[in-house]
Amino acid sequence: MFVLFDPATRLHKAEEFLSGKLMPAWECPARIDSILSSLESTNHQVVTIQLAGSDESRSKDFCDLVAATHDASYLEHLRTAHSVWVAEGALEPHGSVLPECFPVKRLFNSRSLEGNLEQPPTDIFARSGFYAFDMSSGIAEETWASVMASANLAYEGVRRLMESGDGKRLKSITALTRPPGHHCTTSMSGGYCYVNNAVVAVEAIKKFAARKNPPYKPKIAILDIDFHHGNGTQDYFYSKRDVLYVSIHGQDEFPYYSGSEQEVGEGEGEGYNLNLPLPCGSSVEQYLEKVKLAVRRIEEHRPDYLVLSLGFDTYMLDPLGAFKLDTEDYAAIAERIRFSDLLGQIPTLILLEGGYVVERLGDNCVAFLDGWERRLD
Ligand code: OKP
Ligand code: ZN
Repeated sequence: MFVLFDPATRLHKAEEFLSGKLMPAWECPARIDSILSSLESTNHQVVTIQLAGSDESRSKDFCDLVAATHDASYLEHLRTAHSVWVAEGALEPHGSVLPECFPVKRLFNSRSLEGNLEQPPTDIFARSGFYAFDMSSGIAEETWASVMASANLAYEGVRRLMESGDGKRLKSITALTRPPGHHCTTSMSGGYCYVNNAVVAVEAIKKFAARKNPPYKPKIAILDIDFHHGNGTQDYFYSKRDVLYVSIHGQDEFPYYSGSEQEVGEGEGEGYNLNLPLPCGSSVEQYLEKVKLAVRRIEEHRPDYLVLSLGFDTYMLDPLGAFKLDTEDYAAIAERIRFSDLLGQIPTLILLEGGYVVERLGDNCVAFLDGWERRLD
């Protein structure tokens, strides 16, 4: 397996507000080091991409995709908030921009005032709450560089997957995306996510497919197996039927307001969203039951491409998860997905989402990739 890595994904280092304390975010640079270190003694091949750290170096195609999938004023906020706060004396250079006031709907019982909550405020403190839905997604000095590098890896993954094309055996590619992406929306960060890498990947697939000769409209499935529900990804595709979103996640856990089985999509997209929540404390046997259902629904969809949002916070010791998976279970899960005749064949982009036991993250990731490839050759 080719594993795409960009050193700029290691730069982002923020603080989060958790359990009444400001602390270094669980989502930290050492996560990537753990994965790289475990990959060293394997046959998987790390491909280093070093082009995305600076604003000038990014490709037009990539920038257009980010701009097409996220609000311009939100992106501007992500890019500038840290330096604006520092320049105004509101933050120390090593600090993280975190919100303190959110524009929540129930603030007004008067319907006529609801519009007040929709305009981006000019006050810098107010803006930080306008563009975020929680306090886990601090904006630090180099956040923007990592966010761009991360999304660019998703884009590069797609580019390579689709170039490998015709005739040749289509392969899977992993992108070591950090920060993760599945929680943020088009205009709000949250859950350590700033730009939705899965959304960028899906739109990149569509863009490249439209350019092929002959052009075509691909069907795509997203399988999200991070412990947390990918609210941002679900939301983006909720009313579209060409993109199926399937998620297995902890029931009633963060992000709390989404992820129920009743959320099936809307309009044209009705029936193209499948949530498979599992109670906390679930075992690998219970987990594999849900994988079976997920695979079955994806097979029905007959996608041309699969995007896998892969998190390892389902691991038994994870501080933010509550399932009981062990390292070898990741190989079993990967094999179960690949065992399907269809999913064993289709080009797949694997994106890293969560996983916070740094000491085990690398080995868990390698177990998954080994299991995935066992079915390939
Ligand atoms: C991001 B990803 C629980 C606080 C949860 C945010 C968790 C973000 C997880 N009390 N804080 O899906 O791995
Ligand atoms: Zn997670």
